[in-house]
Amino acid sequence: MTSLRNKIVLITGSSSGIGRSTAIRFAAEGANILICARREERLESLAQELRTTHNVKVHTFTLDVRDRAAVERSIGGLPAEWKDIVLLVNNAGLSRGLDTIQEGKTDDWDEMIDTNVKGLLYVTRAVLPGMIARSEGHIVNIGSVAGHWVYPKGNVYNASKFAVTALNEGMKMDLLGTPIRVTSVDPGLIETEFSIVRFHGDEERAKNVYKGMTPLSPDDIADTIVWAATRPAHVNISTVVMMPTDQSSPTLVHRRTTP
Ligand code: NDP
Ligand code: 8X3
Repeated sequence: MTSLRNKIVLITGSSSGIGRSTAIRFAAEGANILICARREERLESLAQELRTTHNVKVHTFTLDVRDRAAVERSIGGLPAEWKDIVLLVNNAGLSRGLDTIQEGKTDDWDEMIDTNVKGLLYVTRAVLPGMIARSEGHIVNIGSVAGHWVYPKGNVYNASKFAVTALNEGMKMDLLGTPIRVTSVDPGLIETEFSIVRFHGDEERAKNVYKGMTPLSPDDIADTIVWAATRPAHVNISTVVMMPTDQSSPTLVHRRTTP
């Protein structure tokens, strides 16, 4: 088993949902946690919770992963005791809108591609050389079932998550011959703030996404990430596709009530 005790774990998008749960789970494993996102207050309150509950070190910094210069500055400028990142969870991401291509909002497209694809690349580029130099590291990319199956009106979000699937595979190839591991965790429906963000704050519409079915929880995903990260060093979990029992593809969901 690989132990993360006293190791440094960086989780992007840790102010909510999967990222927040993952920070809590790794703190419970005794890891020291680097958390970042755009909402500073949330990071500070999570940091406090991790320190008091798990007695680990936590360092927070605000970061918009779309801002390449800020990514380089923040990660390059980490205090010396926080530089040796052993596990990077590329989690920051979002969907905006559910529209046909012909009606799609180009600002939504930019935001998804800039965050889910370019942001993931910028952070990876800033962290990976250090892992290679130290011969120790693991990158976990949060993809989606949307990166395996296209669904109607998913278009650009699907494309961004298909890109994550491709990048995950490409990273593993490029890192062959190094001890660095690469994993993608690709879930279906999870109840987080994801749908509220997708529908630009329409909470009623967001609630309907999970109506009459039992979605995954962010803790389910965090458990899987911890499991992948704690396999023995010679084991690389490539891809985990996981869905609620009530879901068998992005478009096939069993509901006990009609939404
Ligand atoms: P949440 O909306 O709950 O969390 C998203 C996180 O990403 C927040 O912490 C947010 O922080 C952060 N984030 C968004 N944009 C940026 C940015 N530009 N820079 C830095 N951080 C950013 O959703 P989830 O936890 O569900 O989403 C996490 C990941 O899981 C995403 O990649 C998503 O695509 C993926 N996913 C989600 C599924 C679901 O059904 N929920 C299913 C499959 C995959 P802040 O706003 O403070 O910056
Ligand atoms: C989120 C899951 O099905 O809404 O990636 O695309 S889905």
